[in-house]
Parts: sequence; C-alpha cells; structure tokens
Amino acid sequence: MKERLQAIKEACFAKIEAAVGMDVLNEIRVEFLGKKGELTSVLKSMKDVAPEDRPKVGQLVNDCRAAIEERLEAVRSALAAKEREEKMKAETIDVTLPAKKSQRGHRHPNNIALAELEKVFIGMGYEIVDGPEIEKDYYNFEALNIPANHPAKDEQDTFYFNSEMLLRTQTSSVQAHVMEQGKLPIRVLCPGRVYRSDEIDATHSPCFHQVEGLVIDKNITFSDLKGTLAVAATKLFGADTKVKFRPHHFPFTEPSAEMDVSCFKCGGKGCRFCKGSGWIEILGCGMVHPRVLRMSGIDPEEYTGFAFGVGLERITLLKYEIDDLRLLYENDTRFLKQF
Ligand code: 2NL
Repeated sequence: MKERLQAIKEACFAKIEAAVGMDVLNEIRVEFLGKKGELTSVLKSMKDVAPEDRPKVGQLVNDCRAAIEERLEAVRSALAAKEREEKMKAETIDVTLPAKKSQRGHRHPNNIALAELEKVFIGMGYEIVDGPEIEKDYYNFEALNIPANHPAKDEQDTFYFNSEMLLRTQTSSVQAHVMEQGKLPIRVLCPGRVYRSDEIDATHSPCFHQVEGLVIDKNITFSDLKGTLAVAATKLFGADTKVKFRPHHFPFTEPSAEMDVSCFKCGGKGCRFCKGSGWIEILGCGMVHPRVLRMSGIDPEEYTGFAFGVGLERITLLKYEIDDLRLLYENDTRFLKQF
C-alpha cells in the first residue's frame, strides 16, 4: 500500500512539474483528488485492509493527499504570479508618448463676416432679432406690400408647403413680426437663412443668408439711411470707403436704392476685382413704404423708417476674394480652415 501511494504521489508531482497553466493544474487536481480520482479509489479499497491496519493506512492516504494539495497550491500561486507579471508587462503604457491632438473647430467664413456686421450695428444701438424659417405667406409677402400677382410669389421662386405656409424668401418677415408687436422706436438687425427655388451655381444657392436692418422712429429721413450705411461701410471696408446710391425698385420701400462702395482693392481707379468700374454693389435699401407701416399698425404720418438688406454670402465672398459660392457649403475643412 505504501508503495502504491508513493507511486501515485510521484506520478502526480511529475505532472504538476510539467503543468503550463491553471487549467492543466485543475485537470491534475480532478485526476488525483477528484471523486473518480486515484486517491479516492485507494480509500474505497480500505475495506480490503485488515481492521487493525486501517488507521495507519488512512493516515498514509491523508498524508499523501496533503502533500499533493500542498504541491498544487505552491505551483498554482507561482503560476498566478507569473501570469500577473506577464499581464502587467503587456499592459504597460508609455506615459512619455505625445498626447493625441484634439481637432479644434473653426468659425465658418460666413459666421466671421456676420460677427463683423453685427458688431458694427450693435455699436449703433441695434438689437439682433431672430424669427422662424417656416413662415406664413402673410409675413413673407403680404405685410411687405408684395401683392398676390407679384413674380416673387411664383411657385418657381418659392418653396411652398401649402397655400399658406412657405420657406421664407427674405428675413424681412422677421421685421414684419417686430413691427406688428408695436413697440416703437425700432432698431433691429435680422440675420438668417432664406430659401429660393434656384439651381446651385457659382453665384446661386437654394439656401443662403440675408442680413436685414430696420429703423423706425419719428423724423427718420433718407439722410439717416445714407449716414448710417456710409459709416457702416467705412467700418467694414476701411476708412477711405466711399458710397454711392443708385435709384432702384423694391415693393416694400419708397424711394428705393442700391448702394455701391468704392472698390477696396484699387481704391476706385478700376481693376479686375471691380470689373474696371471702381465700384462694388453691396446692398439694397430704401424708406419703408407707408403701406407697409400701415399694415403693421404704424401711422406713417407719425413714424417713418428706413430698411436695408444684404446677402451675407456676397459680403463673405468679397471679403475673402472667393470666386465660387459653392465652396462655402462643401464642408471641406482644407478650404474652411484658411479663414
Ligand atoms: C436686397 C434688398 C432690402 C429691405 C430689404 C425691408 C424690410 C421691411 C420693410 C422695408 Cl420690414 N424693407 N427690407 C428693404 C430694401 C432692400 O433688401 O437686395 N437684399 C439682398
């Protein structure tokens, strides 16, 4: 019996010595100490041992079991330590490596130009006002003296949802809301997205931006319009900038004009940039039509006002000498980050 136990122990130790991982150790534990294991079968054969020898043999079996368990535990903890060390080595991080650069955002050139415009008019006491892009026909057209048969109302020019609702074609609709609220005097600047049913090309887009200004108070004259826009032009395009007003027509203003600024590239002598004329067309403007005032509940005998509208993209393209509108909308960061 003693020899048999010794043989089992040696066979087990040999296997433990050769074990390469935790799972192999567990298999060895089952093989030798488990229910169907070799030591258990020795215990089962105790019935064949003479009763007086049983305590001694039992002691031998227990000693053998204890020796195997001790060896298993020793190798198990050594293996665990080795595995842990290997894991630590594999997970080492080099804290001296340079950090990943975060991708910093950049203001869109349109927003840079808009911020400049807003700064100039806020400095003159204007408030920036926002409004809905989905608008009633009334605020977009009717309240601005654009009658039912006007060409701007053609389905070819305007995105309609139904006979009453549309995507606004001009930010004047916001100003119609402001006038209707009835708080006077008014000094507002209304920047925003507008929509027209145009094919996209170098100078057109179905969605673009306008910035419109409106001033209504007692005794506002065309001189106030000229003075305001002349000062704004010098702040935006340089102190030497001259302005020129040409008669024009808008349904919502009377009289109406377009304003040109002297070319800020050649100073007015004429160059490729201003196509030789020395002037660059910038905006449309005029005195608010008395019918427009009346429709919003303002008495044109008591109050007068002026208004103007600029295409934001036009200012952005001029400012940065960009020759194709589409570049502004393509979201190519190689283009956008230049400004
Ligand atoms: C242009 C011309 C203009 C206005 C916009 C306006 C607004 C109200 C009343 C009267 Cl509420 N007028 N806005 C006036 C004249 C011209 O814009 O060419 N914009 C790109």
